[in-house]
Amino acid sequence: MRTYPAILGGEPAFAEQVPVSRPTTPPAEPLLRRVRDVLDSAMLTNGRHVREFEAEVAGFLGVGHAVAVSNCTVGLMLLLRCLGLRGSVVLPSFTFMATAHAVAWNRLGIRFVDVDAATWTVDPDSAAAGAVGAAGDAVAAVLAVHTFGAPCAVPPLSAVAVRHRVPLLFDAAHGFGAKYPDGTAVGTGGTAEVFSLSPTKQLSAGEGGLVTTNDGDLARELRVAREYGNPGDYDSAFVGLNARLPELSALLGRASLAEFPQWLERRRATALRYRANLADVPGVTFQQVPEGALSSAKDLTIRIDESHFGMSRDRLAACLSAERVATRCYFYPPVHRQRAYRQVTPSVSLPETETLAASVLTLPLYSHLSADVVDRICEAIRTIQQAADLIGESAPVGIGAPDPTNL
Ligand code: T4K
Repeated sequence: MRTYPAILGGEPAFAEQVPVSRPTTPPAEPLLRRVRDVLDSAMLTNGRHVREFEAEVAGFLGVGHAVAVSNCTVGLMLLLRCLGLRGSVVLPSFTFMATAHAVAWNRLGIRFVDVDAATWTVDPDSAAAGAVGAAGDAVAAVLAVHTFGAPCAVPPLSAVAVRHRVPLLFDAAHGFGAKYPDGTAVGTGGTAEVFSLSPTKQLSAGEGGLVTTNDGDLARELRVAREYGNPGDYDSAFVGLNARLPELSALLGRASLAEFPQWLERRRATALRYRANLADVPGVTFQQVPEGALSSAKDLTIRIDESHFGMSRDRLAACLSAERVATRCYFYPPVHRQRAYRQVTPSVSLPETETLAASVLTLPLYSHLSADVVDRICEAIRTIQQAADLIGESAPVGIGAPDPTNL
């Protein structure tokens, strides 16, 4: 049992840095053979692997259509574009900047709303209030986020969308593998959902995204949109983008999908291990997943109550860095406080978002993270908490710029 934290000169918990995330990759050999086939075929984009990946994803999720794109950000951009929205979009500020960027790129208005204190996803009451804008500024859509993989509360959000006759959309960047309380997969909700396949996600294609929907017309439009808006006759129907997923990425996505169920199981078990290990540490709490729902466990994020833990989230992050444990302050600063958005909604009041963003810390989590490493990280947190008085002000803090060593 370690009793002296590294920040006070003790031996660091790890000899080498534990990264906050690592992609789990499929067995290399069969994949490399397929890579050779793709190279031989000379079809590097718009080929059969993208089509087969889309069909496999749609089958896995039980959704009508999956449209592969180059990343989740452009997936969201194209989705908003294809829906032909006008007015303002209701969305959380407690999210990654990309959610808001997709709205801003479409020149739609932004109405940031607050999150629920327990689930950390959009608070339906705040969404309802946010959907009632000033005269002349119609609400265009509700865009909720399955934060850290925990599914949003769909029925009350759906009620807001129905009341205003606007689509309910989900930024499901973190949500692949999550389940709604009725057992259906995240990816089947609302008008459409958009996943990310970037390397920090539980299913990765290197980079990539997937828009899923049961609306066949929308899926068709999205396929044109990702191809410059060119329906095939070189007479562009609207202003699209090149948002194609390359064949090699689709190959990686397909091979990863085949392994995904076991990866997901391990990831969930690792998240549960963290929760069990840290359950009795004063001042540490976790995100609540709605009753009956299943998180994808994309991230393991803890909330630090400084008055019980004995130090702030920032100081804990500095102490863990000394132990060679990388962390991230997802999501700090919240989007409405970021330079690109401060002028957009200067007077917005989001008390829960402010408190949450200042107190959450994302710990290392990936599918092949060993139980032993999790136990040692938890032990390091416990040791730090017990030495909180001793550590006092001696731990340096500073979370403005990312620390390049904190990988
Ligand atoms: N909506 C939400 C809610 C999102 O969170 C995101 C993205 C999006 C939309 C947009 O999705 P995409 O357009 O990206 O598909 C990361 C990711 O870059 C970003 O995708 C993610 N969310 C965001 C929350 O986090 P960073 O800058 O914090 O991650 P980075 O690159 O420092 O990597 C973190 C760890 O992963 C490090 O330990 C290194 C390791 N890593 C990273 C990469 C890129 C690897 O082991 N291999 C790799 O290839 O942003």
